[in-house]
Amino acid sequence: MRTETLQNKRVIKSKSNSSNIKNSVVEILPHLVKDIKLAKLGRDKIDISEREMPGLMLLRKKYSRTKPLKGFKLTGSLHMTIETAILIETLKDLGADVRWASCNIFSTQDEAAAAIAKTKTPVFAWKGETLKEYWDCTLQALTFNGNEGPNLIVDDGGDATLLIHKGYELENYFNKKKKLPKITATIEEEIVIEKLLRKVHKRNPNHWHNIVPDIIGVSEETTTGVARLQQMVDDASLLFPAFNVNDAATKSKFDNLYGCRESLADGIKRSTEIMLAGKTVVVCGYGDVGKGSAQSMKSYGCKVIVTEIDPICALQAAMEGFEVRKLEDVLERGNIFVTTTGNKDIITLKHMRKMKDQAIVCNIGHFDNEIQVDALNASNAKRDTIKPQLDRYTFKNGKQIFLLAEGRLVNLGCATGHASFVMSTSFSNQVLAQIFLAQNKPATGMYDLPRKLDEEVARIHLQHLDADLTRLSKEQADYIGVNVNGPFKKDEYRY
Ligand code: NAD
Ligand code: RBV
Repeated sequence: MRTETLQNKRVIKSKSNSSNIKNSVVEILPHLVKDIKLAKLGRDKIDISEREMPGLMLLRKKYSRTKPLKGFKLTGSLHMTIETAILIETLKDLGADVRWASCNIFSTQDEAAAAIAKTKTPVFAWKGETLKEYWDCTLQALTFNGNEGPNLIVDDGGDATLLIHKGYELENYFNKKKKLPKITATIEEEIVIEKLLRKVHKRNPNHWHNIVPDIIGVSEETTTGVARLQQMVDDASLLFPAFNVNDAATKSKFDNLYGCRESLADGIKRSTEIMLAGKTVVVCGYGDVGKGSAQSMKSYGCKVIVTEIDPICALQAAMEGFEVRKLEDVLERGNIFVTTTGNKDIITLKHMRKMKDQAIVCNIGHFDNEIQVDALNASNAKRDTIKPQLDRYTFKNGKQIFLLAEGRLVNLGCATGHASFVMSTSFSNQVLAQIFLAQNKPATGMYDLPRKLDEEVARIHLQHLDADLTRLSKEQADYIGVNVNGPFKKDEYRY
C-alpha cells in the first residue's frame, strides 16, 4: 500500500511496457524520484557546486571531445547528492550511458535526483526509501533495456556488486540442484535481497550469468566496499575486475578525514541543534574517518575520548592529546557517541542502556550495523520519532537516548554529506578509474590508481586553493632519487 502511494507520486511511467521486452527483469521506467518539480532547485545547486569541483570540470574539458566512455553502459550505486549529480554529468559528458541509484536509503538529495531525472538520465532514488524500494532501485540502475547489464559500475559500499554476485550464486545453485534454496536469512535486508533475486530468477533464470561477461569492472568508493572486495579476491569469488578508489591518497586522506571533519558536525547539528562546546564526545575508531571526526569535535570545544583496537591508531590518538578508553568505561561520561569503524556491533543494546540520560548516538561508518539498532527496536525501550532521522528512545527506568539517522551514516542521513570541494578529489579518482577500466579492460583482480595520477588530482585542486607548489631542481630531484615531475613518493608511503 505504501509503495503504491509513493509510486503514484513519484513514478512518471514511460509509454514503453515491460511486457514488450522479452525476459525483462524490471518494469521499464524512465526514473523514480520524489518530485520532479525540485529539478530547478537541484540545477541551481549543481551550478553553484560545479565551481567547487575543479577536478571534475577539468576532466570534462580534457575528455569531452575524445569521449573515452562512449559506448559503455555505466551503473552507479552511490549517494544521490548534488556532488554525485556533477559526477554523473561528467561521466555522461565523457560518453557513458548512465543509470543511477543511491547507496543508502536516507542519503539522496531529492533536488539533485530531480535535476538528473530532468535530463532524461534514469535515476532511481529518493530520501527515505524502504529497504525493498532501495534494492528495487539498485536492480533498476543495474538493468539496461529490460534485461541487459552494465559494462562499468561505480559502487559505494559494494551493494551493486553484491546483488550481481548473489544473483550469480543463486543461479549456480539452481543449475546444480534444479531448485532454489529456502530463504534462511534472519536479517530483514538479507531477506529483501533474497526475495528480489527470486523474482529476477522467475523472470529470467539466467539473467546474472547473461550479464556478467559484459561487465568490464567496478570502481569502489569507500573503505568498507574495498574490504568486501578484498574478501572476494581472497576467496576467489570476485567475478570481474575492481578498482580501489578509496585508497588513492587524494581520496581516503582527504574525503574520509577532512570531509568527515566538517560533515559530522553538520549532521549532528542539523538533526539535534545541540551545542557542541563543552560536551564529552566518544569517537569509536581512529582510522581516517575517526581522525577527522575527533578533530572536528575537538575544534568545537568538546572533550574527546577515543576507543580503538589497533595499538598504532590508539597511540596516534593518545599523542594527539585524546583520552583513549574502552567504551564500557565511558558510557556514563559521554554526551555524544560516534561510531567510525566499518565494523559491527560497536555500540550494543547493553551499552545504550548504560549511557547517561539524553545521550546522542550516531554512526558515520558506511553501514548501520555499527550500532545495534535492531536490538534497540526490539527492546522494551519506547521509540518516539521526533522528526525523520531523529528518534528518541525511553528506557523503562525513564532514561532517554537519541538515535540519529536510524544508525545510518549521520552526515548523509541528517545533512548532505561532504562538501563539494573534497568530493571533487574523490570523484576525480572515480572518473580516472572508469577511464582506466574502459581503456585497459584488465583481468579480474584489484587495481590501484598510479601515484602519478593521484598527484595530478592533488595538483588540480591546489590551484583552486591558491596554493603555490615548490618545484624541485634537477639536482635536488637526483639527490632524493625522484623525477622532477614526480611521482614524489614510493607506493608504500602512507601520508
Ligand atoms: P579505517 O580502517 O581507516 O578506520 C577504522 C578504524 O576503526 C581502524 O583504525 C580500526 O582499528 C578501528 N576499529 C575496528 N574495530 C573497532 C572496534 N571494535 N572498536 C574501536 N575501533 C575499531 O576506515 P576509515 O577509512 O576510517 O572508514 C571507516 C568507515 O567509514 C568505513 O565504513 C568507511 O566506508 C566509512 N566512510 C564513511 C564516510 C562518510 O562520509 N560517512 C566517508 C569515508 C568513509
Ligand atoms: N560521500 N559522498 C558524499 N556529498 O556525495 N559525502 C560522502 C557526497 C561518500 C564518501 O566518499 C564515503 O567514502 C562514502 O560516502 C561512504 O558511503
